[in-house]
Amino acid sequence: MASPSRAADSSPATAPETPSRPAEVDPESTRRDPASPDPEELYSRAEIEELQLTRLQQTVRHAYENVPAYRALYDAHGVGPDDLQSLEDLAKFPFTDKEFLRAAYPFEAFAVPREQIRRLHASSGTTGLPTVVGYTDEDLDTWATLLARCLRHSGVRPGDLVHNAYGYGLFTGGLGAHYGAEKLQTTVVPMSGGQSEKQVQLIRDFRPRVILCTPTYLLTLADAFRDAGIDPAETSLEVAVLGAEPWTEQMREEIERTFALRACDIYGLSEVMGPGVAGESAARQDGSTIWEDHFLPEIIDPLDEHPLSTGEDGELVFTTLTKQALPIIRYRTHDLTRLQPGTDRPGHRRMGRITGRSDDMIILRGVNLFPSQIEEIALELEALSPHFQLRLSRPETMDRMTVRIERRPETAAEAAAAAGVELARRIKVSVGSSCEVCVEEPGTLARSSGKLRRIHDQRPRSG
Ligand code: DLL
Repeated sequence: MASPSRAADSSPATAPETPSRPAEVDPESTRRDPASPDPEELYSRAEIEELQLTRLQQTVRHAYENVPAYRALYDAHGVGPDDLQSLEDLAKFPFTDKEFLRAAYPFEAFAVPREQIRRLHASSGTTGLPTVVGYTDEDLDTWATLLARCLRHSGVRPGDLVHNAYGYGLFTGGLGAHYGAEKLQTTVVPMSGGQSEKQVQLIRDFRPRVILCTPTYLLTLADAFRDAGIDPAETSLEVAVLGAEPWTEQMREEIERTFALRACDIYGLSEVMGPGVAGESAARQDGSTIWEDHFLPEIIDPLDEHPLSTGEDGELVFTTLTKQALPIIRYRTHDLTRLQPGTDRPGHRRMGRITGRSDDMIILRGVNLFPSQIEEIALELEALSPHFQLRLSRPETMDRMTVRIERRPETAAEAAAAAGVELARRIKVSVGSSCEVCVEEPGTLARSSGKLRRIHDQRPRSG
């Protein structure tokens, strides 16, 4: 059934009111010193939970009253906004997922008239329709504030020169990071991804202190610096804020050593906002802090959907608490990680590294594995580079995985071949599955210009 467009809807679009904040906090955040933490960053756990309940009630009511798909979903489950008396009550509400948003393509999931949407982004989606996301003026302001918060937390300072190599366009990375960096009062170079030689030239000439990009693109840039005869460790870069794809602690060490800088994680997804949902402290480098004044995280068992406790591994689920254009409630991200108590922002929990996405899990002859496990093992072997691909094939009846990995340029081919044999052995021991390892010459494998596709599945489709 086609639902009426939001603009023509008879019910007025009531965006959540500006949520109440504890009285002692100055609400005029725009006039604050950009170098200091936002007051909400310093809230205690009890203050955060109090704020979350108010905002959650407003969000669920807003979605129910203004998005027919939410109303239909909740009516079918016999729940409604009045059922939310505590944070625990959220568990009564059904989950949503990408399909829920796709069914609302392009604008039916918006809770405000289209004219109040100031910007659209979309996630590419490997198959089918893109997922369209929208932002009101206030949503854009919140996004920039949270992105600025992440950057500050990761060691970026007002006045820094910031080279932004996240892709600009429909992807949320480029523009999301851009406005956050401006909000923090840095100088932004809107470079976008690709054109690595040009990137090298601008980094050499402008001397940015900060780079924003995906971890695999920073590796691409390391090669480009070497090609230009420049040691990546000699650049002006001191801080990298990296995200948009899974990366391991071993990759962090590799990047920090190569560029002689400090690398921090930034997490987000377009449906929930874009980059800036969580960001990592430069002082601790102990996982990204989720900004719980705006997002309520849960961890569930991806198979039976049961809630899991802090510290347990499972799938991350998000509810937005302040979004006006596109309220998101109990959204299954498919990202696998765990929640941990807050550290230097004690009121806000942290997330562990994303080990993978449940839809990126390789099932190889009954054994489950993720590319991040291979990354971790491969980077322990000095002869091998961080450039690898996983190729899945089924030559006869059995699945086969081939790890194609480049040797490091400074390693002799024989030593690298021996490391390849050792890699296959270690994968067998730690993952439990045998695979073939092909050690390739430096520069053979495709390089990243943004999110890198590690898995190349050539198995015939079943069914
Ligand atoms: O990748 C937003 C983003 C841009 C985040 C720039 C960080 C930096 P999407 O294209 O919607 O949005 O993809 C979201 O990317 O569900 C994760 O699977 C993955 N992802 C994002 N950040 C991280 C991270 C952006 N820090 C999907 N670590 C998410 C691991 C990440 N995976």
